[in-house]
Amino acid sequence: MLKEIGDILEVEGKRSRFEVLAYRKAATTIETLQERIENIYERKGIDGLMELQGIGKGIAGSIAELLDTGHMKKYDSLKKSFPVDFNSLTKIQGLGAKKVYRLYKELDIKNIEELKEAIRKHKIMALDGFGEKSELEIANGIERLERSGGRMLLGRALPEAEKIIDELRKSGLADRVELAGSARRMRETVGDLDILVTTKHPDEMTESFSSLNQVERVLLTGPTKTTVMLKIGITCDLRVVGTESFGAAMQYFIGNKDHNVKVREIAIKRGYKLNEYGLFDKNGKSIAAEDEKDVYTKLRMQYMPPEMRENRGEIELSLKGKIPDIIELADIKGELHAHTNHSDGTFSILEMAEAAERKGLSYLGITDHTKNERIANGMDDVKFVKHLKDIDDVNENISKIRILKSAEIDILKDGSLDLKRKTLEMMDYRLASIHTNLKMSREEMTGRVVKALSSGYVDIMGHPTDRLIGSRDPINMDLDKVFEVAADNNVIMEIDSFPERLDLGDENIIKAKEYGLKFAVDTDAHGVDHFNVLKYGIGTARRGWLSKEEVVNTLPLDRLMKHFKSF
Ligand code: DGT
Ligand code: CA
Ligand code: CA
Ligand code: ZN
Repeated sequence: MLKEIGDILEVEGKRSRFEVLAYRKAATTIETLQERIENIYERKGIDGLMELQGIGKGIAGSIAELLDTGHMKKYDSLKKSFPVDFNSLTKIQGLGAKKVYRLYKELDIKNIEELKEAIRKHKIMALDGFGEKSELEIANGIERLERSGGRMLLGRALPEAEKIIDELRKSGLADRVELAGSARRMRETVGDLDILVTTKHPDEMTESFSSLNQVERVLLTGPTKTTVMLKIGITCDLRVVGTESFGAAMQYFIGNKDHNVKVREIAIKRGYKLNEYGLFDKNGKSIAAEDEKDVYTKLRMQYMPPEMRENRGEIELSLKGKIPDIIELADIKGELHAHTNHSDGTFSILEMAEAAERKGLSYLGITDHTKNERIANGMDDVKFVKHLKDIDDVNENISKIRILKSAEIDILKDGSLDLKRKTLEMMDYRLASIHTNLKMSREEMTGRVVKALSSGYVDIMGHPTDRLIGSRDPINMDLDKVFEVAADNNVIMEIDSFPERLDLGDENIIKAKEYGLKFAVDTDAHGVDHFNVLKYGIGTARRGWLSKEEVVNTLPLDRLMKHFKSF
C-alpha cells in the first residue's frame, strides 16, 4: 500500500520528490524486515515503528491505523481518485508508474486484464511515445509476469539455484551459502527460491548477487534481504543472516510454514521461544541458534531431513524418536526403466549401458515401448524377440554392468498387455504402463488397471497415475483398490524421476506404503544425460519417507531378481 501511495503521488505530480521517496523507502524497509511489523507494533507501539529506517511520524501513524482498523484513510482516498492496480501493472517490465498513469488517463486501463484487451486491439502502439516496439515489449512483459505468477518445476528451478549458489560460494564474499525453502525440501514445484548467506561483507555480497548473470532485474534490496527476478521467470530471495543465528534461520526458512508453526508450539510448551534468530529460554538467553540440529535437539526432537518437513506427521514421529532412516541417492544400485533407439530413445543399447556404468550403476533394465505406442516406434512380438536377442549380444561384450531384458508394455484399453505371454516370459522382468485412452470413467479405468496387475505378468507399474505436472491430471482411478491389488500380486510401484512426472508423487507414496508396497525409483531415460534426473525421484521418495529397504533397485542384482516373477 505504501509503495502504491508513492506511485500515485508521483504521477499526480502535486507532491515533492521527497514525499514520494519517503513512501517508497518505508515500503522497502517493511518488505525487508526480518520480523513481522505486527510484532514490532505490538511490542513497542508507534515509537517502535518510528525507530525503523526511513519511517517518520506520518507514515508510522498510517501503519498503526492500518494495523488497528484494517484501513488506511490516505490510501483509500487516493485509490478513489486513481482506481488503478499500480502494484500489478508496475511489475510488468517496461511499465513504470508514469506510463501506467498515462494508460489510465488516455485509455482508462486500470488492471492487467484491461491492458491485455488494449494490446489485442493495438491501442497502445497508437499512443504518443509508445509505438509498435513498446507494445510488443509490454505484451512480452505480461507473458513473463504471468509465467512467473505460477509455480515452476523443481527440475527447472533447482539447477538454476545450484548455479547461483555455486557463483556465490566462488565469489569468496560468503562464509556460508545454503539453499532453503521449498527447493531445499525438494517439493515438485517451487514458488520462489530462498538462499541464506552469512558474510562479513553484506553490501558487496548483495551487489554481487544482484549482478549475477542469471538475474533479470532487482525487485527490492535492503540490508538483510534482496529479491531478484531471474531470467528463467521466478524470483529468488537472498537473506543475509548472522553466523550466530544461522542454524535458527535455516530451520525457519527451510519451512514449511505449517511445520514451523508446530515446532514453535513445542518450543512454547517447553517454556522456550523460537524464531529465526534462535531458541531462547525464559530469561531470553539463546540456548541454540548457530546449528540447526541443535535447535531440534534442545527441543528434545529428533532431527528430520528437510524433505520430510511438511507437517504430515513427521513432528509426532520426531517426538517419539521414530524418524525413519530415509533413502539417499547413493543407495541406488541400478536402473529399471530406460529406452533405446529401438523405440523412442536416442542411443543404442550399448551407449545407454556405458552411460549407466559411468553413473556407477551395476545393472540397467532396457524397457522399450510396445506396438500400441505407434508414435514412440513401439515394437511388436517379432521385433521384440530380435531386440531381446540384441540385448543378449551386447551383454556378452560388456562386463561391468549387466543389461536386463524388459519392456514398457502398454496396458491396453481392455486391461490386456500389448505383447504375447511367450514374449513376456523371455524377459527378466516386465514394466507396464498406461499411455493411451486416458479419459475413461473411474470404474472402467480401475477395472483396466486391476486386470493388468492381476495378470501375473506385471512386475512394475510404470508412472502409475500418468500425470504431467502443470499440464495433465492424474488418470481417474481408485488408487486404494489399485494399491491393494498390486500388493496381492507383488507389483512394484514406480517413482518416475522425470521432473514433469514425479509419479508416484510424495503423497501417493505415503498412501502406497500403507499397503506394504515396494517401489522402484527410475529415470525413464530416453538419452544418456537423462540418468541425471534420478535426484528428483530420490527427493520425491524421501518426501514419501521411503527407506532404502522399500526401494527394490537399491538391492544387488541377485537379490533384486527374487522380486521378479519367474516362468
Ligand atoms: P514456495 O516458495 O511457495 O514454493 O514455498 P516455501 O516453503 O519456499 O515458502 P516461502 O518462500 O514463502 O518461505 C520460505 C520459508 O520461510 C517457508 O517454508 C517457511 C518460512 N516462512 C515464511 N513465511 C512464514 C510465516 O508466516 N510463518 C512461519 N512460521 N514461517 C514462515
Ligand atoms: Ca520459496
Ligand atoms: Ca521466499
Ligand atoms: Zn512411459
